Amino acid sequence: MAEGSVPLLAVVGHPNKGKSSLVATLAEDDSVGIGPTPGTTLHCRSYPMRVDGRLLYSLVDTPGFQRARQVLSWLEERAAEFPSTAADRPRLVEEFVRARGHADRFPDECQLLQPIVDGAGILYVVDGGVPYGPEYEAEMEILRWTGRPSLAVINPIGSRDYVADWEAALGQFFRVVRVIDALRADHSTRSQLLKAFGELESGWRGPIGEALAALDAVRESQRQAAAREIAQFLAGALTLVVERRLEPTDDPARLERELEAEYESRLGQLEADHRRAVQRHYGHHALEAHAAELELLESDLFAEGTWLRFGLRRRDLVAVGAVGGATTGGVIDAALGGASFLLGATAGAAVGGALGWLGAGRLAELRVIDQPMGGRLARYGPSRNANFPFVVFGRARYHCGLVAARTHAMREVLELDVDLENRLPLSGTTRRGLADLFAELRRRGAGSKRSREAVEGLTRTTRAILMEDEGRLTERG
Ligand SMILES: Nc1nc2c(ncn2[C@@H]2O[C@H](COP(=O)(O)OP(=O)(O)OP(=O)(O)O)[C@@H](O)[C@H]2O)c(=O)[nH]1
Ligand SMILES: [Mg+2]
Repeated sequence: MAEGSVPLLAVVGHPNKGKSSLVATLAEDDSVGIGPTPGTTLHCRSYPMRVDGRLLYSLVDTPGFQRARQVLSWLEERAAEFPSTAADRPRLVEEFVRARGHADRFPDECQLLQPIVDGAGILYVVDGGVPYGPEYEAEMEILRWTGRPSLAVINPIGSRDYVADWEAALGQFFRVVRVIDALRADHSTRSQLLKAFGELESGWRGPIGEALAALDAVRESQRQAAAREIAQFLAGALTLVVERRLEPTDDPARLERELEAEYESRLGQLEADHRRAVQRHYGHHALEAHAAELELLESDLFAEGTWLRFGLRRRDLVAVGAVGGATTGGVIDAALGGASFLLGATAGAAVGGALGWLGAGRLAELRVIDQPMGGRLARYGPSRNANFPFVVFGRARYHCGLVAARTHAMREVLELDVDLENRLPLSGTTRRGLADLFAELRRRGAGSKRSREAVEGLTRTTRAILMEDEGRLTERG
């Protein structure tokens, strides 16, 4: 198909009504310029949707109308100069755009009308949070004069107070009127809008249908890629160790503190890296998420709210601990040939009672390893805490769910703090499946064939969980 004949949609309207926001959300592109002051978009910019290099449709972001009344007056005066009919109106609009000096006198209108004159469909955006007023009528009248197929979107900024008034007014100018929150529209709302766009002109349904199928395929590959990032992150976190040669002069307490701090920082890095990778897979290149805070991770391990949020109950964790073969407290790991080191009164005594299953109140523990060539090695990790993989996995799942739900028009920092409104259930079967996979990842050294298989298995399980999570999570505010 020639690029000139693909469906083209110009998003137009008053300044500062969320035109660019809607473009960012529909095009899933976080590079679209959005701003709080009117006049953010000064020039038209196209956002092509390509699949396998083939252009399926294009959205055009445009500047807002500035002098709609004058433009309409010009058109009306011109029409009165000779006997004209409604059929002449599109030509008059074209004449307006081309007229000498108009690019300087009416830069915004010339910019925004150009793609329409060139054959684009019209998507007119208004704000359902402010009252309807006659000043919009000149804009809608000009759009009608273009003769191009059109639809209208009411974007409720701040409130929905005037949505009904707008529906009544827009209904007189547009055949299709939709209410869509540009900042929060989910995948299916966006698909429905594109579908309506495909109905505007014969010949557009085919490419838009293809684009819709392609968008679903993109969604699936994002899910798959994110699931793999999470599985690889879990493999890294569960086998994470930090080591240092033990010198005779080392102060054991200090050494433990230092290794623990290094372990936590490496874990924080792994978490931050996987989050950035997940964000990139969903096209959120500039998204800032509140930094991974390991203090939060540690408190997560012990906070009842966390287990609830991640679909776990206390008794599940006990069961999981048993299934996963996790140890509690300072059990010597004979396989490592090490001796438990520095497990003073605190680790054993702080626990007990109802929280006994939590294990020592830390992420991992320190061991001393005798090396075959002589010398000794102090090793911190890997974590044997029964809840650790569930909390790490729950955090990754929560983050991914929010990223997948986020539109590309949202520019605020992503808040990842605990929000009990957003509970993520896990069925008993899934929970046991995860426990087995976590145990397998712990057992196998990184890079072995079995560990790669465990990562594959965890990727599959995670993908299914992420798919179920879609639509379940919302950001606050
Ligand atoms: N709360 C809320 N804010 C929105 C919504 N849509 C847009 N905004 C905000 O409104 C402001 C204007 O949004 P833009 O998308 O830049 O509006 P525009 O129509 O392209 O504006 P111009 O390019 O200046 O004509 C930005 O601060 C957006 O974050 C919405 O649905 N809800
Ligand atoms: Mg804009």
